[in-house]
Amino acid sequence: MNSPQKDANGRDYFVVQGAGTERATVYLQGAHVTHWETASGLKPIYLSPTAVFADGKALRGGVPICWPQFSDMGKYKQAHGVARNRVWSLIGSGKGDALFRLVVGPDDPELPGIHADLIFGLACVGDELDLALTVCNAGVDTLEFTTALHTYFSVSDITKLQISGGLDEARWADNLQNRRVFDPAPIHNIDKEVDRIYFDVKNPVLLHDGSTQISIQGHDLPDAVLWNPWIEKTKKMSDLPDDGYQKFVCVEHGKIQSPVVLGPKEKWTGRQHITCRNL
Ligand code: TA6
Repeated sequence: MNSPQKDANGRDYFVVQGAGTERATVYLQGAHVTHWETASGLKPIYLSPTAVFADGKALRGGVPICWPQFSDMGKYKQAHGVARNRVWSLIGSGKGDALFRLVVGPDDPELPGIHADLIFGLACVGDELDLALTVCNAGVDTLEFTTALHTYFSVSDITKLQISGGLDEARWADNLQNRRVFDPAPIHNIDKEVDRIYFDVKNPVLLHDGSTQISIQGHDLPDAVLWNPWIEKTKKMSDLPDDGYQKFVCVEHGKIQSPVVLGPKEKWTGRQHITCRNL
């Protein structure tokens, strides 16, 4: 097994090298995917050029792991939970894959009542990336959580991005209107702030950016969030340049509408599978 490396600031990261030129970079803090390059040389993941690499702070961009709650949808204090801020361990790696582990509890002041064993697995092969979060309830009580893989996708120009596929047929809640729920209403372009939770998304979400198509499919992560902060909210985010909103869209598969409920020793896995190709 290869070892993690240190960046110029002494922060640990691991490069998952595929059989060809495909590769992904994962920082141990948060098991946070920061880069992915496909075998065709495409770089579909967005990382803010002003992301802050610091202890206990989640990176802006890449793939933050939201656990044990998505946003404020749970009983914990920290929005999107603590997993994205904690330091994970590398526990295995092979050609094109790696496994990271985080154990929380049983006496964690930020997570009262939780004792859990988390594994994050990444596999990159050719033009495909598979991200899998497994949670095992290591405690004696029932464990309940919401979660999401909060993936930031690079786009060359948000106003030219075309969205199709799975979101078209799904009911959704608008985070900008107190989570009011709407019937399916296709959204094919983004021209303002968007923050929506789509429920029970069956088919892949497709992003068309010029000649590039990104296909994103959840497995046992039935919900999907579509997020772009647009102009005003971006100005309030110190770790995103003012024009940063033009360069990404988040498509975040999660288990949000209803929580995962695990009895003692029970296990759950949710995955986001991404394919990126030139058409
Ligand atoms: O997933 C969308 C969202 O919950 C938005 O409401 C927005 O605030 C975003 O995540 C980013 O959250 P963060 O805590 O990373 O600033």
